[in-house]
Amino acid sequence: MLIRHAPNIAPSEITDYQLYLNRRSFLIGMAALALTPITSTAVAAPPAGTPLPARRSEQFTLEDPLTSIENITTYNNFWEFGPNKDDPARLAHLLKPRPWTVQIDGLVARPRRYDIEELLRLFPMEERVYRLRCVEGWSMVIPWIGYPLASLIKRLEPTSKARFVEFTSLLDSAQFPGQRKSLFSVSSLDWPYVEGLRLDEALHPLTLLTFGLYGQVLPNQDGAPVRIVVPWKYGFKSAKAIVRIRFVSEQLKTTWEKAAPSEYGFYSNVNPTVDHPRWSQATERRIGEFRRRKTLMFNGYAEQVAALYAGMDLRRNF
Ligand SMILES: Nc1nc2c(c(=O)[nH]1)N[C@H]1C(S)=C(S)[C@@H](COP(=O)(O)O)O[C@H]1N2
Ligand SMILES: [Mo]
Repeated sequence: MLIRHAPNIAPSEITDYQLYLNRRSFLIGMAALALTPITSTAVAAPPAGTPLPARRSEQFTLEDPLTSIENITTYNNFWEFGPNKDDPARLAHLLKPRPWTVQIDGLVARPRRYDIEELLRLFPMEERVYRLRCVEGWSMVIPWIGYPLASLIKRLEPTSKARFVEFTSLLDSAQFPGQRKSLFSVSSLDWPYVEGLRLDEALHPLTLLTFGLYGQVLPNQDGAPVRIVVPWKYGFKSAKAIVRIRFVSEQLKTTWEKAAPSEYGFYSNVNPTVDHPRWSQATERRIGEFRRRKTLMFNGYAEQVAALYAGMDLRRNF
């Protein structure tokens, strides 16, 4: 499944994909510029669409046609902006992805706060094409840009007691209207948004600390300035707009588990054989297509990740 990069482009995608390729050649020229040192006062957010140079991964790619950037940036789940698919695109301008820091703490030898500019430059950026499958039954194919979370974790040196990693998204109702308390809205989620992985999942080479997509910095609605992407799990595990990464010894309660424990478990691996209590997970609709596809075990990444769950009952550990 992860072979050469030979995208199989649907006619409807051609314009988008060609624009993207043209932009890529521009990016290569921009790579030199990106190395220009930044000054400490440079805290303005990069404008939407700012190129983010990256080397295309040969290993982590797919033959599936890419979902259009239009769909990737207008059909989103980002409950901090609101519950509807178009709320994030409509309200994304309210999020200020600079200045931004990510606090790293808990059971690590080197706890510290990283400025986003430093975090961006710690390791070389890679472009990887991954499927993202939402628990709601739709999926996309996205060329993400980032580096393995494992690279960062190894540098931080978790202690032997660290067994889980907690990700916390920004809490700020000025930037996130969905976090405002309203008499009229049923309280949506318990803020801030918290997600978690087992340490071995966080260290898996597929788990990507993500700063961009389609050759550019992350659009705000997709989780600027930094998010996680865990492609074999339902989309909600991939927390956006991360401000804290904490290493802990016990399995934590995630936002979705708190909201509906019988529907959203800690693991949330994509699994066509274990239905959501209210709907089947056997098929999915690729955004931009009409037919439904069969959902693949671990979202198509079984070869790489099944060993993480050897001996576990995935019906109980959903
Ligand atoms: N902070 C935060 N992260 C989040 C969410 C959210 O509401 N808040 N939604 C999740 C869900 S349900 C999905 S499917 C993916 C969607 O990512 P995308 O909009 O970039 O496709 O983001 C996930 N990360
Ligand atoms: Mo989702």
